[in-house]
Amino acid sequence: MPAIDPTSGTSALAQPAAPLTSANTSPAFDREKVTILFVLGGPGSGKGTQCANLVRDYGFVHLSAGDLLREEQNNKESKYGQLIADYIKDGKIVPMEITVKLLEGAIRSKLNSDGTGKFLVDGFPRKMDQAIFFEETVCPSKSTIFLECSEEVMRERLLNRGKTSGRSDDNEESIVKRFKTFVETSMPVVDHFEEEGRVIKVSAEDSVNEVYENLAKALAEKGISPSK
Ligand code: UP5
Ligand code: MG
Repeated sequence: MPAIDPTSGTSALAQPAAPLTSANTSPAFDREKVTILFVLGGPGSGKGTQCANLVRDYGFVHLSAGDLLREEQNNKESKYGQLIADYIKDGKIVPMEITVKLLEGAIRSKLNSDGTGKFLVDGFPRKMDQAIFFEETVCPSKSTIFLECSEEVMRERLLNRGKTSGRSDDNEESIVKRFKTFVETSMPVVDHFEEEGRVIKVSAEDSVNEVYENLAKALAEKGISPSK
């Protein structure tokens, strides 16, 4: 893998942001002003779908780490395009320096003029070191929404979506790899936040509307209510 220098080049990754080491640094954003909810769940559990509902009703800004990476992959000026494409097709986790820079830049660009903002960070953090690094250098999260779903249901949804999505990873071979990465690398992040009592867990097996009803109830229990 080439050495990563996210501060060079002409893509979004060239924006100045947090330093790349977490030692002796404070988060770039104030948790009193910026609310971050992580949204985790296996591939196809419905993260993007439920985030769209939350944007509509709760006034969150939705930032999908996967979407930001795919955008960067398609940016002809980015020197990470091929690297990102290879990692995504293989269901592997892109080096966090890239993803964290993209997320930080996106948060910065979507803040209100008074520096406040409410963000759903979808599909991130997928690895323990990413969770720690993001909370130390960007912003501590308020909670993590976890959409719990069986592989059987997720596989069916992804293969179905694959008929039209054009996503390089919506095929049987990549799906198997994505599931493996999720179980081995990303579930420990959910378990860690759960031990800290910071997880809002919702079953994601039922219809979109039923999942959303349960999610809204679980959020209400944590004092998070619709804005309109
Ligand atoms: N659908 C959704 N909910 C349904 C329901 N309740 N009932 C029936 N159908 C439902 O939904 C998937 C499909 O299911 C859709 O067709 C939807 O209509 C239907 P979606 O809402 O898109 O699910 P989501 O959980 O968002 O699935 P996604 O495929 O986006 O999850 P992944 O986590 O795999 O994908 P992501 O884009 O986050 O990441 C892709 C890759 O990017 C990773 O594998 C990795 O290589 C890389 N990546 C990183 O390296 N680092 C990161 O931080 C993030 C990503
Ligand atoms: Mg998604």
